[in-house]
Amino acid sequence: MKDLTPQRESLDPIEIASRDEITALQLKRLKWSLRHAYDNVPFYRQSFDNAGIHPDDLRELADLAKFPFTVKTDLRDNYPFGMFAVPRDQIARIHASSGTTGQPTVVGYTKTDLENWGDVVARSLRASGLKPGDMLHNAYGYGLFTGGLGIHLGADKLGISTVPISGGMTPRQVRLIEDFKPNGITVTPSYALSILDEYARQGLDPRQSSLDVGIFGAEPWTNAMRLEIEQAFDMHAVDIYGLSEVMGPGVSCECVETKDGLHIWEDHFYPEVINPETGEPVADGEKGELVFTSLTKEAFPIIRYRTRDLTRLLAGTARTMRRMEKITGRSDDMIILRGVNVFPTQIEEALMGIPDLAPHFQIELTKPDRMDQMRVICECISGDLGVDARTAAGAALASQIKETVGISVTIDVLDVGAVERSEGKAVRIIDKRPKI
Ligand code: DLL
Repeated sequence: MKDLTPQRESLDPIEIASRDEITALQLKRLKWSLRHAYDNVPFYRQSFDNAGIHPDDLRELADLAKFPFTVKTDLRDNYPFGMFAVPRDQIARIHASSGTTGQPTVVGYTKTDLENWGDVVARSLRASGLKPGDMLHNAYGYGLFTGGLGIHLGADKLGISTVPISGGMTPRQVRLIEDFKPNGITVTPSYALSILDEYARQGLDPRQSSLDVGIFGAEPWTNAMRLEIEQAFDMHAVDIYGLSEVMGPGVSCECVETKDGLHIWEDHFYPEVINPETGEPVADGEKGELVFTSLTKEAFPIIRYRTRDLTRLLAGTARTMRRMEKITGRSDDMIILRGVNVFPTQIEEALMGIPDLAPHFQIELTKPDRMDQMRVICECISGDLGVDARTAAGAALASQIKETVGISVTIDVLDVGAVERSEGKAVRIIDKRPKI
């Protein structure tokens, strides 16, 4: 793999500023953001008033903990534009996330917000090893989802030629990578695996492709998956994170030279990690739920938004800004199986260790006889695998899961191509348990 470390001179000075400079800027911006939300969004005025707190009560960053949280249902209750802090005619862009309940969460951006979003995505792409003049194959979905257009904004800012292919039509994805020879690809990790399958189907060697780096996010993925993708394509695989409510992709991103967690662009997004049960902030290094407050957003300020994503905050390394550890999963995706907490990433990790199994999987939950059961549906790596080898691979996975996660599961090893493929975010859990 090529050394893609960006030149230090090419970084934004704030990325490597002293902690004192960063916190001073955060405090100044946080005061503005709280005041802006309170003055312009009735929801925030009411929620601060109800909590008996006022923007002027923030004297230091730690005072933020006195302010109330914002949760997804608050955004739904104010559908569609009730959380906007500027008049409708100043909204330059609208995005929405579909969510699982059908009612979308709508977010808006002013022209300045789009500039700032472009800046943080450009910073993320540069941290991943791309530079002006490179070409990017952008296979995140274009549309209301923030992935496609968000990455596009940043690629424009960095001076990259973007191929706005969006998701889907997998044979064409491979053809354009082969014909156009991009340096980088932006795509969900699960869809990257579908593209990888298509390389095999077309009899092409992905290691010979022009790709030097893949920038993967929008869903949880493990370091084991990173190794798998890096080896398969002979390229770097870097993690990018974000969510529509806070901005979109580019809230944080790994640096290609370290790949040790995602640097949060703390000059725009203030992170906290809280104990999800008590709501109390935990110290850096301790695991909990990630909470974000926007520092510069005009159209859609967001104060102490509970992301449901589980991680921990770590000190900066390649940049002064703090890192978040790779996301373990969302608290909503946590399965409690006979008293044991399980995340799909733990199943992914175990699966990656079994050479005869492909990296595609789904988890099916059922409840016969009032006992929760988990079935892992996966597939064998090649059609040449005999019945005995398949059975052995399934047994190896079951015992690996028993050993590392502590639960007994049933494994189904299906034929090559039988597990549903993703073109965007993978659906990992099929919950067939009766609703109570
Ligand atoms: O997924 C934004 C995005 C697009 C990020 C492209 C990265 C790349 P939403 O559709 O609003 O926005 O979904 C946000 O996806 O709360 C996490 O649960 C999950 N997620 C996003 N990035 C990662 C990641 C986009 N790198 C939700 N690792 C978030 C794990 C991620 N989960």
